[in-house]
Amino acid sequence: MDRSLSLELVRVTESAALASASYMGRGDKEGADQAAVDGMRSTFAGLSIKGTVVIGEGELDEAPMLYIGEIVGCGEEEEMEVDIAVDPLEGTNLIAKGLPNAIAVVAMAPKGCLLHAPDTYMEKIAVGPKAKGAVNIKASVGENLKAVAKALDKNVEDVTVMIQDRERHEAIIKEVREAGARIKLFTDGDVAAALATGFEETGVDIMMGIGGAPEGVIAAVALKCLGGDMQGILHPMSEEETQRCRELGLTEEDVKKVLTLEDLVSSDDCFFAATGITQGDLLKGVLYLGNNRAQTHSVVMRGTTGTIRFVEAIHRLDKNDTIVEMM
Ligand code: VTB
Ligand code: MG
Ligand code: MG
Repeated sequence: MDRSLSLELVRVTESAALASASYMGRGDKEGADQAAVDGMRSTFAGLSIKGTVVIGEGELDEAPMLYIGEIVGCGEEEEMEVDIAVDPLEGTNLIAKGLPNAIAVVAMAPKGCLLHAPDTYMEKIAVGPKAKGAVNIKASVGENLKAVAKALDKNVEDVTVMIQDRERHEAIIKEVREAGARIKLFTDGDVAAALATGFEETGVDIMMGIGGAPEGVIAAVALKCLGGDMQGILHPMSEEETQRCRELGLTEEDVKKVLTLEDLVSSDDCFFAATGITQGDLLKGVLYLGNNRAQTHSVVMRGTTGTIRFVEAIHRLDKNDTIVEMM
């Protein structure tokens, strides 16, 4: 894939972030989500790709835009075919309440290289580059913490784990506490949590727990680009969800097995972009500077070269066609 696409992709997440940021704290997660979807989709239209949404807002009958199977971009040639995974507003509750770590996110890979994850749960464990190869989702929490501490040359007491604050995580929270490691509980947004493990300055070393499977694939692309590591196990919650896995081409074995980073994203030639909406561990949120200007903070990465770029942009809200239309 053309390397200049990475800068194109940032525009896509910037648009989604700018469109939804004004909803902060309004308690309207549907409105914020719709704005993010509209913003993202309108910018996709100008991209020179022929993208198929494989992870999106839902099935066609439940999501009119950025649904699974939708073709995005203005590319028409076969060489431009790529698979796209999106979450225009990852953390709708976060924006509704003005809590940290709401992001707009996009991942891209060559056709057929992203796991077609259904809308179900996935158990996940994610770490940054230094701890690559040190985690095993089947091992105990204590064993993983020890191995990660060793890889990072830290004491277990100095390891920080991000875990989503849910009842289903009671047992792992207990085990992390017994092992003596530190915990940052978060209410929503495990893509941002997984992303944070890739950057030492966030102070986050591991993300573990059960969250959305689509979010798992998106996070995996980030970790692939970063040189980090991730494993997942799908957790369909009903016969219907298991059936959906089958329809997406997953075998019984795929549903049970440990999905490695390679299983989640099978090519190095992938791209990841995220823009902060509310201020977060890695990314600042959208800042309104006054005088019709807004500032965004994004990260964009490319797997082939492993280049990581932080893009800080100042947008003239009165001059930008896409944004003006959205307002
Ligand atoms: C998960 C997580 C997401 O929503 O999908 C979560 O991966 C839903 O979990 O990051 P619950 O069913 O327990 O609410 C997010 O937190 C936000 O989309
Ligand atoms: Mg979403
Ligand atoms: Mg989400």
